[in-house]
Amino acid sequence: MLAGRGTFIDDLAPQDCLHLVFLRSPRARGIVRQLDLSDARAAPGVVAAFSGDDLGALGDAAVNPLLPGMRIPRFRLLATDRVYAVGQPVAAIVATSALDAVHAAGLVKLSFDHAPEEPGLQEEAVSHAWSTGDVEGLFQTAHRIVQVKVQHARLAPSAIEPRAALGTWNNDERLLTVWLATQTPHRARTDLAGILGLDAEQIRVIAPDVGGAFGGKASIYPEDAMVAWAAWNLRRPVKWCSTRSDDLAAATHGRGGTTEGELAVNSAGRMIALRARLEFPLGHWLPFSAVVPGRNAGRILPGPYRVEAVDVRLSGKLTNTASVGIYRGAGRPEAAMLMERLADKAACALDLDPAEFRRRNLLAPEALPYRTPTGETLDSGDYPALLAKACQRAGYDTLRREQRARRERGEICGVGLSIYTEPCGEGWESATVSLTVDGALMVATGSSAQGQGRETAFAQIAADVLGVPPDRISVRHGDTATTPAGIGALASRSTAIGGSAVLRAAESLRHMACREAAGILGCSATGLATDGDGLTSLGDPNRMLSWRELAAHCLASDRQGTDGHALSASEVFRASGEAWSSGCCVAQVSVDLETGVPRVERITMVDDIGVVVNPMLVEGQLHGGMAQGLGEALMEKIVYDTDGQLLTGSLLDYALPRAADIPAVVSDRLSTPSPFNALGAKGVGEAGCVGVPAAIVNAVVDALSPFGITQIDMPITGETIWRAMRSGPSMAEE
Ligand code: SMO
Repeated sequence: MLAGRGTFIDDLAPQDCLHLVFLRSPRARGIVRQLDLSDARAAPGVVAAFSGDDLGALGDAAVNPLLPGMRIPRFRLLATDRVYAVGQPVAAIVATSALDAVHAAGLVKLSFDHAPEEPGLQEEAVSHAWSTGDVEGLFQTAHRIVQVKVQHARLAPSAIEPRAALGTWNNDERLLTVWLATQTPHRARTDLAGILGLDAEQIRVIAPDVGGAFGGKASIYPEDAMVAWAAWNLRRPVKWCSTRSDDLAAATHGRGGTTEGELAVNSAGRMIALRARLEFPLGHWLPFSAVVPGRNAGRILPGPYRVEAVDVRLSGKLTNTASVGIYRGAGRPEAAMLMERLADKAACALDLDPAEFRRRNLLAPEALPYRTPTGETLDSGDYPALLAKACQRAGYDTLRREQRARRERGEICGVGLSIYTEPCGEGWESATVSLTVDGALMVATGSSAQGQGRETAFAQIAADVLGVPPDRISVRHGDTATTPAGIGALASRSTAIGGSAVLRAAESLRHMACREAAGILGCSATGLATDGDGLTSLGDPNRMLSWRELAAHCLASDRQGTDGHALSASEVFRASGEAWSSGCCVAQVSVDLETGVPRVERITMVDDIGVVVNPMLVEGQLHGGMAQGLGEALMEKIVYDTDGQLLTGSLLDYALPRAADIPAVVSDRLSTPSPFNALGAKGVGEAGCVGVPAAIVNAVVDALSPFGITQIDMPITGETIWRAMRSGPSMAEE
């Protein structure tokens, strides 16, 4: 329900708050000849204007060193002598109103050297290889070899709320408070401390209501740090709210990779070896999870299939563009796309139905836990059952029969399958569950929330343990001063890992509460039941203590827990391995013969996300992910021209799916609990967008197969299809 009662950063208005606006680079590369801020500084309302040279020496933000040998460029709040991308912040103007700051930014004199063409960034910053088995030898003996090349469009994460930050410096407390639209408040605090040269204790980061993120708010940005620096240096509140256009230019993008794969199959229709080349653009600076998309794409291969020999190579190069980071799926859709396109091509080469070819090659459930040829461990799953259930729910055999009949009537229609595996939920997360002094129950999580309904799910988990109704439990998150240190919300980890921490902390609190109550009531701790009213002796229902009485007792006996609560239990949960979600998706599409416009008639998704905590939230996540997967397949593309100018600078040029674009959806579950976390949960936040693009692309290629078309790049617009239908058989053939 849209009630207008949220508090986002733009809703915060501290007294005498200043507004910061960035002047951004109009060029993708160049040497700065002149940057003159004097007119801007003299403009009405302007309090200060900063260039990169005004900031002095600053530290770097952390980049997750997930792969060896990464080369990490400096983290610059503002450009200094060179610019590296359109949209890069060059100057920061601080004024008493945002409008004055915008006006003053227009008075900055910025010019560039007419130097001989700058070569631009092209350095390889990331490279890695995963290699197992005699790939070359197996390719020599192959019955058939198929290949595909997929160009993934760059995508903009496009949360409803653009990025925003507000900094305030409290001189008495020597405390810098930064409100930040972020997925990772604790990491933001560490990063800000490192960049500004402050102690972490001097910084408090608060993520108030955050209007979506999708990976785009997982890392600290130069703009965030600039706002914090300005508030700290000016000793005044400073706020910055990005615009949609600024975010399209300078927030992190997702996808954008080029993947090439070759699959060798034997005469029994079994996959025997895989080669893959993955090239991922990185942009001009590296956010914390810069290598995650490429690394995920590589390590996930060969997905749910048994392929014993693989040779996968990843290369990530710096580019004169916005930085590329994680975006819902983060390498998982790319891995699924490569395998599922290869599977369809192989099925075609063998003259097998795509479902039958997959059936022959999926890992059997008895094989799990399974050590993959890229060194990962698949925890649990039943891929053949997923395929069977999705085919049954979609009426796959009927669809194939109907397709033949429709084709005879002159219709262009296709059916596409995809099966995905998705790593999600590893590492640690924290939670504290407390009985407050007035008898209320509270969860504080190191994870965070951006509109997923996390408060509801976490309250449910604690409520289940404590035997109380979920609405009796309040959930705190997103404030480094009032929550235990944690990682945050990303990589579909929050319920599996953060929820497991809540579960364990709630169990500890229940244990503590029972022990205290047992002493008071004179019974054994194990002989107590807990519910919304309090704790009751199982043997004698008259022996009863309300939560409030227990809290009062703890306070009186001076036994209170941390943070001034009556009782508190804190837990850090560490997963013993990674959870792997999986799923199967069937897409039905038709194409208008005259215009080429594709229509997704129906999507059937069966997902294995382990143990489900809240079915309604799960359904919402899957539908939202599906919509973004559909946007990826059919509509979305960030476009730079050959000079690095951004051609998709607003939502007039960058197409997002709207309600009318969303097809009928059949969504079902098949659960195999993860053995690696306390809940048995797996990730669902990204699941919806991992398998959907591949199923849609496979369905479109299937629809267009009578035209000899065997490959089509995303986004598959009406124009793409219209041109493909008219140019005939695909050029790139095996
Ligand atoms: S793309 Mo997610 O926030 O790991």
